[in-house]
Amino acid sequence: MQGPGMCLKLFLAFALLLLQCVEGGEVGRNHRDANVTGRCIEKERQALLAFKRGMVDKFDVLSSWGLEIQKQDCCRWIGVSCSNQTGHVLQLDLSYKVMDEHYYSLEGKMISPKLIELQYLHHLDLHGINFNGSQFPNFIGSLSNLRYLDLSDTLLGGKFPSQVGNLTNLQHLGLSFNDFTNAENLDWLPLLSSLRYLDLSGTNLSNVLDWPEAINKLPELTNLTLWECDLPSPILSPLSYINSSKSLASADLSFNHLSTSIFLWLSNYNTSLVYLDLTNNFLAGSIPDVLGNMSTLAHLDLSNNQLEGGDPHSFSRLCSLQSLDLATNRLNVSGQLAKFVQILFSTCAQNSLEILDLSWNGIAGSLPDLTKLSSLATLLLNNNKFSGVISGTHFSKLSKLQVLDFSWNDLAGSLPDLTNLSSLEILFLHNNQLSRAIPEIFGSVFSKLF
Ligand SMILES: *[C@@H]1O[C@H](CO)[C@@H](O)[C@H](O)[C@H]1NC(C)=O
Ligand SMILES: *[C@@H]1O[C@H](CO)[C@@H](O)[C@H](O)[C@H]1NC(C)=O
Ligand SMILES: *[C@@H]1O[C@H](CO)[C@@H](O)[C@H](O)[C@H]1NC(C)=O
Ligand SMILES: *[C@@H]1O[C@H](CO)[C@@H](O)[C@H](O)[C@H]1NC(C)=O
Ligand SMILES: *[C@@H]1O[C@H](CO)[C@@H](O)[C@H](O)[C@H]1NC(C)=O
Ligand SMILES: *[C@@H]1O[C@H](CO)[C@@H](O)[C@H](O)[C@H]1NC(C)=O
Ligand SMILES: *[C@@H]1O[C@H](CO)[C@@H](O)[C@H](O)[C@H]1NC(C)=O
Ligand SMILES: *[C@@H]1O[C@H](CO)[C@@H](O)[C@H](O)[C@H]1NC(C)=O
Ligand SMILES: *[C@@H]1O[C@H](CO)[C@@H](O)[C@H](O)[C@H]1NC(C)=O
Ligand SMILES: *[C@@H]1O[C@H](CO)[C@@H](O)[C@H](O)[C@H]1NC(C)=O
Ligand SMILES: CC(=O)N[C@H]1CO[C@H](CO)[C@@H](O)[C@@H]1O
Repeated sequence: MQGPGMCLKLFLAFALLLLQCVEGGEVGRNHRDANVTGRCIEKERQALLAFKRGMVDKFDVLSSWGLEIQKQDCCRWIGVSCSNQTGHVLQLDLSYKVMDEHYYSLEGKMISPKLIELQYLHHLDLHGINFNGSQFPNFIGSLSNLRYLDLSDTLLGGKFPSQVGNLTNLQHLGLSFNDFTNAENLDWLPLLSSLRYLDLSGTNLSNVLDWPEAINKLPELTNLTLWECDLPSPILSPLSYINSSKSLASADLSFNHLSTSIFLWLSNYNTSLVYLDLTNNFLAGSIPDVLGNMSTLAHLDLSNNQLEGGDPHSFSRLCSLQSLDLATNRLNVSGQLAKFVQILFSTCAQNSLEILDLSWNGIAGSLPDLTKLSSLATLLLNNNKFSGVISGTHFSKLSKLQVLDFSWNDLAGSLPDLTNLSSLEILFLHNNQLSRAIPEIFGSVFSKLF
């Protein structure tokens, strides 16, 4: 019968074709495999050379990048890494991290649009190269394989590049300190659902009232840096946070316009937050209770605000706290410092706290009892109004204390026996009313001073 015979023939022909294709592919790949270590892909080499032409390389940092026959393999050029399997350029890293040892001094006129040829690129780091106001290159939104993009401190200009929202594989995005115009919104941000690291410092976000919601929608985000962004304080609506992410470990929101409502937003992260920097904001009044539930917090910087203390219980559950900076606030106002310190130091933080800074607060009264802070290494109480004598009981057991600053207070009397402070390296006592010079008997300790 003709029908089935024809079918069989067709089938055989097709099978043969398939086989050839497979073999062909196989051979081709083997062939290329053997040679990719020796030579990069020509089209990508040309793209890199075009990129180099957009740079100002006064000190010949990119000397390994060239047309010469011995420089043919662009995979060996400084800052370039290729796939061992395919030879495609995967990584271009000209940040100071890589270039430092090569006398970093690269500048740029423009980021060449030819870079679009590097379609397999997943890591692009030009951190710190001065592009002197050159426009952010739009094509970067089309490098869809990018997982890591760092264009921080590049002085790129133009409109804020919201087209990075098209780079849906991004895990790391650094765009801090450029010359972009204000970001109008962060509507593009939730598209980056794999993002773990975000740094937009120095970008004016004063008009982006819903920035907290945009951040909440990033399920994998662990590191957030938004300092000097003119950030407005969150407007709290309980609904906004219902589906919030829970992953944030590190938040630097310093130098903004935040009020204490920020703490309520941050309580979304009360099981993940390890590092929190809110220095130089508009935090005023009491430290809210919610802070006390951030039991994973290890580093807390609230300096340069107008905080007046708070319910001492605010700190009662901070069992991992290692450093607490409350410098330059108004802890003198409420007059409950003694109670505050007492509670802080009678809770679990007493065993973990290594750095305590209460300087520049105008705090009056006698020195608090610090004996329980067994891990304390740095204690800064300078520029307050502490009065009375320094008693040995204030710190007789602080064997790990290395830095102690009591300067600019109203302390009187003589210095107690400090021989038990066996780790002490730096001691500031000046500008007090202390009656005697430092006794010689403590020579063993003071030989280490200054
Ligand atoms: C590629 O090969 C080099 C040298 O053999 C090796 O050091 C490097 O780790 C490999 N890279 C990848 C991504 O496998
Ligand atoms: C930066 O650009 C300005 C013009 O926008 C120009 O006058 C200046 O010379 C440039 N600086 C450098 C270092 O190229
Ligand atoms: C993504 O790219 C498309 C076309 O390339 C563009 O129209 C769109 O505006 C981009 N999206 C964002 C968020 O920039
Ligand atoms: C940020 O933008 C707002 C609104 O456009 C403006 O009032 C403010 O001065 C800007 N901040 C800085 C630091 O330029
Ligand atoms: C929270 O997420 C669920 C499931 O994705 C969705 O149905 C719900 O509408 C979301 N709620 C809010 C307030 O966004
Ligand atoms: C992210 O934050 C954590 C916790 O503070 C820190 O240990 C880590 O180094 C940060 N990662 C990056 C890439 O900055
Ligand atoms: C702190 O945590 C406790 C127990 O998990 C909870 O009952 C309390 O409501 C929390 N307080 C705040 C202010 O979130
Ligand atoms: C974390 O904060 C939420 C409110 O945002 C609260 O309901 C919860 O009890 C807190 N969890 C802990 C462990 O404190
Ligand atoms: C708190 O300290 C500030 C600055 O040292 C001072 O101006 C203020 O009068 C003090 N207030 C009280 C109540 O002691
Ligand atoms: C130093 O420590 C020892 C042992 O803990 C203690 O007996 C002694 O009183 C302490 N000396 C001073 C001056 O605090
Ligand atoms: C296996 C293979 O094709 N090797 C080739 C790699 O490239 C060199 C020239 O650069 C050829 O000589 C090899 O034959």
